[in-house]
Amino acid sequence: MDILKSLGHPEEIINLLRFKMGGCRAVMPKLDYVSRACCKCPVSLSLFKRSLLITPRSTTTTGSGAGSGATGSGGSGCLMAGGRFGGGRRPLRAARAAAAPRALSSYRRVSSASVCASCCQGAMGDGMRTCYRYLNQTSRSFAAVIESLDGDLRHAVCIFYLVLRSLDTVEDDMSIPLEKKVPMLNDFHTYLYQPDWCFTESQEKDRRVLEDFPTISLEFRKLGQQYREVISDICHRMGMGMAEFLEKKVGTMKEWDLYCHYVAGLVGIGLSQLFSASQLADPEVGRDTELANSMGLFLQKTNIIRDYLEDTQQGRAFWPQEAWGQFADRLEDLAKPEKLESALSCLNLLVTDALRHVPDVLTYLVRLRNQSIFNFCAIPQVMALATLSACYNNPKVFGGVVKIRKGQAVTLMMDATSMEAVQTIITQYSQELLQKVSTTDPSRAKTLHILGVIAEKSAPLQPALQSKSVHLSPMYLSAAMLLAAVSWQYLSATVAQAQGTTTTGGGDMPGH
Ligand code: D9A
Repeated sequence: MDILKSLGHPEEIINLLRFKMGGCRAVMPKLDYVSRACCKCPVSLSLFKRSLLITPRSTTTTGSGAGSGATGSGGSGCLMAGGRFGGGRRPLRAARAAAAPRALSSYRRVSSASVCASCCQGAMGDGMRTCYRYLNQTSRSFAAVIESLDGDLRHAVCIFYLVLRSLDTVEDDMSIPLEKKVPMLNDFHTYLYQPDWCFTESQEKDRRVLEDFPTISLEFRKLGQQYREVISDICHRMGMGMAEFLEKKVGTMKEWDLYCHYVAGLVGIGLSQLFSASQLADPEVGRDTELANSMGLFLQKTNIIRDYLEDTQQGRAFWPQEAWGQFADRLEDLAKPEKLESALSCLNLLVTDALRHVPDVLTYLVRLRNQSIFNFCAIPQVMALATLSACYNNPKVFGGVVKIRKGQAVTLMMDATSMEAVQTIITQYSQELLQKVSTTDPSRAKTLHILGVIAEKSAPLQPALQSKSVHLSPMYLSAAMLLAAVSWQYLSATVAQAQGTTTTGGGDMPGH
């Protein structure tokens, strides 16, 4: 039971409840700008209005959606509906409380004009609707954030995501022989312009995107040229990079960076170019490929670290030999109980290496001016940091799956909507990590150093946080909220009964 796991983290309980009662869109940061209203329907999608535009008053270069985009939500998928999040550790307090005052004073507040999912969807063609369905099927938790992107960026990112997912599915499919896979990866970008190209022999979970690739490529060809060029170029470079690494192992730390650059850094670079092409971000965001690369490297290294067991069990090796070679003869040996100390040293070394990217992540996020882009970029980064912190020095990495609590994930998703809040979150996880650094760890000095750099970079707002923190016992608050939760459930059930309807309390979409 997710609520029980969040006992001791009162702020998570209330967020979990919102999520359970209202679905993912109830906890998603709300983005309802005046100019975005694409239909006259006054129905609000969200239970909670949280509409702040992160545009400093003085800035003129933003364009907040420019009234063009069809918005609203498609598909049936839902944030974490599949339970990919949950488990894990530690609290996250007062992030929002600390962020609110500054956000209110320095950013322009925009009055709300809600957007209706059903009527806006009517304006969308069947092909695009199918694409959003695939998006929801492949990445439940991520789809909602992509769907909130402003203007035509939304379709471009949706298509980019599906094309990347297709490429990834080819790379992952162990049933395709190398001599067939290598040319497929190298040529993948050309399939975007071949209306009939599809692949029906995959055994992978996401094979649907390859089987129905014509639907995706047709929508790709309908995108503006500025978007098509970026997507096709990234596909080309990524496919070549994947092919290069099919035939070699990740050896040195440098090769680890290179592999992660191909499969994730290029995604960050491509997305940044899409943001700039949409004019919702400064040209600088698209030009600074170093920072964009770091956005991808931080996410991908975290995934690789977390997925040690799953990957080695399936015969894949993404941990760099330069790291594990210091502690074991074979990568799989790290999972042996007698090797635990070595395994943890190796793990902590890699976590420390991943943390190197956090300062770049902060610099990147500071440059974003559009709220929908900010949320889209910030949420995965704070989730990754929470995951990394849960993995650090944790033997479970070698014996199971380390996941963050669902309540923690929901809370992060709701909170990571302003630079101030993100800095607060990062500070809190750095402190959590700091407490876990062991005196005997070989990477200790490096870890402490990078944590210091991170703390300094995310420092400016922290005094405000301290004075705002609530001094009530977490257990006491949790108990009170649990009581409120039970009463709430009871009341809704009673009301539903009285009205002759049934409530499940766990639906995807709020009453619509
Ligand atoms: C992303 Cl278009 C990803 N990857 C992610 C998700 O975030 C990045 C794949 C395709 C796209 C985007 C992402 C988001 C926002 C800004 C970015 C960015 O750069 C500026 O990419 C760097 O993980 C996959 C790669 C890391 C390989 C790039 C977030 C995501 N999360 C999963 C959760 C999980 O644990 O994997 O997909 C999910 O929600 O299912």
